[in-house]
Amino acid sequence: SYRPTPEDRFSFGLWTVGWQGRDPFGDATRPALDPAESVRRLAELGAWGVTFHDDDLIPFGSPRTERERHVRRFRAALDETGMTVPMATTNLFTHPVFKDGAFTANDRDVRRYALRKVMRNIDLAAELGARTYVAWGGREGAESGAAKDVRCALDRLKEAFDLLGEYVTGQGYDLRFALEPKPNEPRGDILLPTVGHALAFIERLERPELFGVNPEVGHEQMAGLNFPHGIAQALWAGKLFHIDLNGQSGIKYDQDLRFGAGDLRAAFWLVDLLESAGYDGPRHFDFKPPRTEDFQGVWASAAGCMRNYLVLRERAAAFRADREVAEALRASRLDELARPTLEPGETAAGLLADRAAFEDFDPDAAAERGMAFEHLDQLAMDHLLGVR
Ligand code: GLT
Ligand code: MN
Ligand code: MN
Ligand code: MN
Repeated sequence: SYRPTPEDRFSFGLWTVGWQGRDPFGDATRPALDPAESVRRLAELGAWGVTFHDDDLIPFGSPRTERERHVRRFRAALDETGMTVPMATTNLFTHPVFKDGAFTANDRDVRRYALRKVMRNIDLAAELGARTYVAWGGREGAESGAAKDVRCALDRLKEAFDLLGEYVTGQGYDLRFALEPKPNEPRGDILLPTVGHALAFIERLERPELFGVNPEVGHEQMAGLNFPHGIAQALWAGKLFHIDLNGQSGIKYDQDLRFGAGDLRAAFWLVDLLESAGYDGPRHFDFKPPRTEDFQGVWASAAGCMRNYLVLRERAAAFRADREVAEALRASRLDELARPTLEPGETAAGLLADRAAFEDFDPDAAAERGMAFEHLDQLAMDHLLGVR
């Protein structure tokens, strides 16, 4: 059956089901959701965890006593349902003070304020048991050339993450950071636009081991990139700390469709990859139930995210278990790709001495060999479509 259980480690942001449907052209189509209600409904649907921005839980600017009341209510819902908080993050984009960014705002006082806002919510995240702290720099960017000195901005971004790395280490928190790339929207161009940019940036930090990525399906697809390939590289680098699952149809505005909608084949290969690579982090949904939906539609959309993951997990497992697929993989020489190109201990001199590698190699004959990828892909398609 496709009934989600806590073992599936499905989690949702409070801001996903709680999205009121405000967009650049229209007002909210749904009333606000009480976070405690979201926790209960998501638990009933079979989710395991819930995540939040500081401002999702505690409205921006709440006085201290209000703040404590909101946290208490949330905690009570967690205790009552057994839901966990695997991840938390900071809203550094809604309030107009962040119109030119947070960690890379040209205004220095805004940068200092942003750091304090993050540190305060990191304390709460640690208190609630979160192990991952996401950083999406949606406003870190520009609309015009001279407005942002990108090399300076990257210095400021490094400064911010180095400080936060020092902070969690000093506090003894068991918390790692996951940077979330996005190419554009809400800024014309955002810093760290893709998984690749983020992976390269992390290596420049003082404590790179504390930093990984939180790739979102739609964000890479907005840049026309192959999401499973980006995830494979993040896994290869040991940097897939978290993931935002959703759906997107091609290069256009950030759709945040429910997982499985949009590019279904990419979703199939993604689930196949996560499951076969043994990714054991949260399966986190960052989607927006379309503004056409009432609350019934919201919960149907959330349930659909999990159902589609489970269906795809089953389809991918069937693909991998199929004997004809195993044969097709051999025919396409995937086993050969897994074999090192050099013999054990072989050096450049050894390769140069191997006449079979070059002098006696027949490139034309090798070029005649078909790769048999079409048959292999059709088998995958048949499994995905449920006809095999
Ligand atoms: C915002 C963004 C998401 C990020 C969230 C984390 S906030 O909704 O569009 O992709 O994951 O800050
Ligand atoms: Mn996201
Ligand atoms: Mn998105
Ligand atoms: Mn989003």
